[in-house]
Amino acid sequence: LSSVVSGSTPELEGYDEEQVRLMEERCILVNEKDEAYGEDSKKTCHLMTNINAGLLHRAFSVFLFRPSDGRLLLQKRADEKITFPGMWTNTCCSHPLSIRAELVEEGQKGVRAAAIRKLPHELGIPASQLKSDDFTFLTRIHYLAPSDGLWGEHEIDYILFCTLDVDLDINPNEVSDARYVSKAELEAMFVDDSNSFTPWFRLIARDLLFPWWDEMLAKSEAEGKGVVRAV
Ligand code: DMA
Ligand code: MN
Repeated sequence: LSSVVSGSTPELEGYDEEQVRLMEERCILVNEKDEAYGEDSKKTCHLMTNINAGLLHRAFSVFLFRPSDGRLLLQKRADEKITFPGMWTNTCCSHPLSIRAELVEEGQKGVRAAAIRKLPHELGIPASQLKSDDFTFLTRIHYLAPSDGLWGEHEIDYILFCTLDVDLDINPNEVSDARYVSKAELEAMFVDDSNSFTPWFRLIARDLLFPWWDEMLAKSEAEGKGVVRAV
């Protein structure tokens, strides 16, 4: 990785000041086996030149479901975001940082702590409504996706699901819209060309979310709850 580009470069000119500041966050560098070996800035980790040279970092994706009707909370990324602006995606995504609490791998404690830091930041969910054990860890996925040529993603992404009632107060610098959707409503959004979606959300929806959703609805029906029947 000797060709990794960092330091003072003009790539961040013209972007939102707060989003530029967040590019200084320290992400956790990992190999393809998710073994952490160092840290570098969020900016360095998301430049396609570095991604094409093999740079990979750790991330998480939260899928939050409403207990009363099983609907999933989606967010639309703010136009201020440097990567994948204006796209619909799952409840919350970000990176565990290279700090002691978020580096802990046992029981996925580090990514859980990062989720409890970012759900309040992006969606205004009070941290008091979130507990580490509320999140079910499904799996990790390795993926690479260019955003606009200059920027992109290359991550080992921890998938966390949770079913929880929360209060929302969205941060407009991060999120421009948020809505709870049923499986059928999401399927309708996917085929409507006026919506754009992040590549990781499309992938996870196909491979993990839709099968999991079917199972959850069937189980809830079998238990005779009857309420988790959103269509
Ligand atoms: C990065 O999300 C993480 C994944 C799984 C794509 P992001 O671009 O929303 O990160 P942040 O909210 O920290 O900008
Ligand atoms: Mn990333």
